[in-house]
Amino acid sequence: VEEIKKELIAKMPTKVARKRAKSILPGTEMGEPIPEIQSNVRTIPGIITQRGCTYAGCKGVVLGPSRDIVNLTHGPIGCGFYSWLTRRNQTEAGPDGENFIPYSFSTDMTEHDIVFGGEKKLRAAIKEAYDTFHPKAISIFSTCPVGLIGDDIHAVARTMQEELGITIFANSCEGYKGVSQSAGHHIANNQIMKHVIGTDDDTKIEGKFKVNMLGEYNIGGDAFEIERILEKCGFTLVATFSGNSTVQDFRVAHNADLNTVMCHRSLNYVAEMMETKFGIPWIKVNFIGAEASAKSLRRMAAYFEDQELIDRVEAVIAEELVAVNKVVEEIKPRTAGKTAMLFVGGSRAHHYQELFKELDMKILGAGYEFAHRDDYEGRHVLPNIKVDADSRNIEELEILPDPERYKPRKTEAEMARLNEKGVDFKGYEGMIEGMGKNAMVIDDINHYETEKLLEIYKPDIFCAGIKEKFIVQKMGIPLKQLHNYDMGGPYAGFNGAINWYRDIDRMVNTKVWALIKAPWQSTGPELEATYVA
Ligand code: CFM
Ligand code: HCA
Repeated sequence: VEEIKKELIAKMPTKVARKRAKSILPGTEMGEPIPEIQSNVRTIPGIITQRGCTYAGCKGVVLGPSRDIVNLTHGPIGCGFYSWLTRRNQTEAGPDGENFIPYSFSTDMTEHDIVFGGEKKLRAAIKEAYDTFHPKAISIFSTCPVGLIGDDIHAVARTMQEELGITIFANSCEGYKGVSQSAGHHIANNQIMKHVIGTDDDTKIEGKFKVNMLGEYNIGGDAFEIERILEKCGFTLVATFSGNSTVQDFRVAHNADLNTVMCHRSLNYVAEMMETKFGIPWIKVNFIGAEASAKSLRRMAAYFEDQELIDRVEAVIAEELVAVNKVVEEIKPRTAGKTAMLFVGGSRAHHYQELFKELDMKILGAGYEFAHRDDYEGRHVLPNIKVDADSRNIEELEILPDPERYKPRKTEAEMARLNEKGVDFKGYEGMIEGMGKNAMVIDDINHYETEKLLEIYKPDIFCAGIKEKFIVQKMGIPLKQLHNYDMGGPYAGFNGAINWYRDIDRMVNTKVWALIKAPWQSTGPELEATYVA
């Protein structure tokens, strides 16, 4: 790994190489000390990163998947257009038929608004959306120019909320506000905490084992499969943040007795704030991978300490694994020993390693685009993370126990006892541990490094996003999009695992990539020439 790392940075200017070196390191064996990785810092200007912007993280990622909030982009039309349905988060319209996901709401800011201010246009857009759809809530998202000209979107939200009598809140998530989409997650977490979560105390939520699912966005129908499994086990899912969700789900989410966290990076803030404010503990779960799903269900059942639930969960796991094992045994002989690399987002580059391992495939390297050190090294490093000016730029809400509604779900002693039984509260071990010292870990990988890695490792499959897809495939290597799953999915849960095994089998065993040659790689006479001085 050290040799390859040298090769990766060899052609970079000294200062750039020195900085990139801190974001590239080998994985570790289980139990070994984990070295510090540089992450959540600015991308070096001029480098082609795969990251997105703060607006993308706030509007596109966290709030976008909620179906009955009108998510209104205040900005030039491109921002709304490029965040329109590209993430493949699915939903089903509820009994009221409301589903705004297919729409793209934008104020369509132009030069005129930049010069004279855009608040008037924003007010008009809110009014128009209200008159047309009568939504329960409207959420406003600012884009880069809004921050530059200083439109007060929060004041507009307040006055329009008074005028229209529905929930209206705003997110100052200008694209440049943070170093990546990660800042946008934090901003969205803050605003849903302030304006939506726990705003309905009148609706009673029935159910013995009430849970929320945090950081699950129903890409390719993942949340549908998780909902199916939870229901079969006997859990009551109060709210998912935010796949297949409604604003009403968020309002009553404080009724849950356990918060489960799928994507730690994007929703850990709400998990922490809900624990402080309402006394709801949280655990990390992972429904990517059949084994991981089973483990997560067992932990959730253990938390409730109810024998009937524990037995039912075991029965569901046993039943579901029959089909899973049948497919895995059929496919494994064809995938065993094949190699994969995953560079994506802030959680999937870790979660999807489980599914590859179930196929007996080897991970040569992995990395996140925008995760923080805790997602790599584990949450125990949190107290040691330096807070730089870029992170300080994002508001840190001061949350206190709610005077009326704070109700610790477990006593300290119960929590400690459960902890010993493997219910690891607030625990996330991160990606690096157990990846093995022969694997590369790279944060915010850039285009140049990606090409280099492909030349050196020639993996059987590369997992990333749309920006990488066709470049990688032109190099003769199949690319699986781990953001939108290409046209596939769900990949979560047990049925999802089966879908994954079949898709990956097809991708790593097809001969098509070895058959294609670019015209200049073939020896056709028309393109062959020798330079003669
Ligand atoms: Fe969490 Fe996500 Fe991801 Fe993410 Fe994203 Fe995404 Fe992703 Mo694309 S919330 S960190 S900001 S799991 S949109 S659903 S696929 S980069 S790995
Ligand atoms: C985002 C969204 C994205 C982009 C995917 C990609 C997604 O970061 O704004 O680069 O292919 O999942 O849609 O992560």
